[in-house]
Amino acid sequence: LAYDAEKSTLVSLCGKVAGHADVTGAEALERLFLSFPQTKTYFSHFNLSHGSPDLLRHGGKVVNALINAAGHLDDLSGALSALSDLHAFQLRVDPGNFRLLSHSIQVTLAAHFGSEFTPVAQSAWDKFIAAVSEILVSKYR
Ligand code: ZNH
Repeated sequence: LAYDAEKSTLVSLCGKVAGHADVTGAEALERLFLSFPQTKTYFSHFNLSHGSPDLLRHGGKVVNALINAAGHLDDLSGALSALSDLHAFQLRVDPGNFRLLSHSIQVTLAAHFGSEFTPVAQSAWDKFIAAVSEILVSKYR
């Protein structure tokens, strides 16, 4: 992230999302699956209906992983090492899908935080999730 302002807005918004990781993540996933139905293929074993326990559980995992990573901006690769192995060697998610999830997360944040999700905040999240995604796909062969 380029500016201190971006880092602080990212970390501050993470603090506000922390108590609602599951509902935030579930909404981002619901937006992902509705807008980009091809992404559902990875989750054929999930109940994808609105508010399902599967969506809440997985949404919580994804958002908490992002919050944890935001606490390790100086060592993102280290913080995401195990998750990177998982995505590269087991899940093998098409890298293009990471941008779609990033978009869905940003729309979710915009919907909930309104004017607080400023242009600087959005830019920070966009770069942050791009950096995380790059690490999660870095071990693909
Ligand atoms: Zn992923 C899983 C995160 C992207 C698909 N992931 C996962 C988990 C986490 C994550 C935390 C859990 C792990 C364990 O359990 O251990 N991801 C994440 C992040 C991101 C992602 C942070 C970005 C940023 N993924 C993604 C995408 C996709 C995916 C894009 C597609 C579309 N993942 C996935 C799957 C899984 C995961 C399929 C598994 C699920 C189950 O449970 O089965």
